[in-house]
Amino acid sequence: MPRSGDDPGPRLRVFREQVDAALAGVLPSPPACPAMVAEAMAYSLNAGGKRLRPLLCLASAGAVGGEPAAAMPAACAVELIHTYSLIHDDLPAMDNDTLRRGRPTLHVVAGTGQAILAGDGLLTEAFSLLAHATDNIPDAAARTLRTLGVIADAAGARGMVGGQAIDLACVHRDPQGRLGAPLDADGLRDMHMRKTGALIRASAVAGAIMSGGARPAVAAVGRMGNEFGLAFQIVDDILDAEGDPSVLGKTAGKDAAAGKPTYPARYGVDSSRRMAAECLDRARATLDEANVDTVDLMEIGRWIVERSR
Ligand code: GRG
Repeated sequence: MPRSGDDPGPRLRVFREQVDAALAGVLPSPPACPAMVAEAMAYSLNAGGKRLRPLLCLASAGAVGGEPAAAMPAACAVELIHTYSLIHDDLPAMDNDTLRRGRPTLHVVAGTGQAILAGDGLLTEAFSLLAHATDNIPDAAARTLRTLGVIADAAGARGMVGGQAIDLACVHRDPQGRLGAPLDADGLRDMHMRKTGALIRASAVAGAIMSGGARPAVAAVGRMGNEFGLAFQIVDDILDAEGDPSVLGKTAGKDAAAGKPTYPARYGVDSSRRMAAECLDRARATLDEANVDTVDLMEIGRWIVERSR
């Protein structure tokens, strides 16, 4: 029977179970932290996300010949950062959304202040988790430090924060109600690569570094991560334009309503789908060239473009 677009396949489902088990143990709880922030962080982290970034991290670790388990701290860290970004993105001051992962958004249930703090807590916890991953494993220190740098660059102003800033600027209206200058094609790609692509790329690179991948293999995984990141956001744009909110677990049609620049708006849905598929072709070529195992990674690529949520 053909596999559904939302099924990452049996090998990756095993990784997902391992990630969920690891994530269940990473957040602080009372008395280490107040119950309200612990509950708020757990509410969003355990809301049924796809775990795409941690799976990519573990699969990349295996694909470069390393041990996926060595990458588990990084896999958890990227999911904490991703969850923080969704909480903050949904805030009234940003995308102002009330539905995420099929549930009311955190600021709706806990208030805006607690939601900001839960996001801050998740972001900080990600780096704490990585820093402590070297405890008692002296050999892991250099790899972990390199990984910390890769993830920090992707999450911060060079990456996701910068992309979100561009995204907000695109829909900001001046006091006369006028939008700023529209993005050109390069500007649109740049926003997508930063906002979504950077953390996806970093997830893959982090896995390859943590498991001891050789530099050429790590570089190839980084190039693949760029392609996967762009493909992911192109498909996200298409799902926002065409997706079913009851399947997506979030509001659809918001991009067009806000006048956001997107791939379907610029190129149309069919061309956008073709461009996402071309990203996968380039990703496979770069992995093949570097002799990186493509089985799990290209399964993730397929999932990225065929998903319905
Ligand atoms: C607030 C600094 C800051 C950044 C926010 C990632 C982001 C930047 C905003 C999220 C808005 C959004 C819907 C972007 C599209 C791509 C994206 C990250 C979708 C959600 O990721 P999935 O589909 O979510 O992997 P799940 O819930 O499955 O983990």
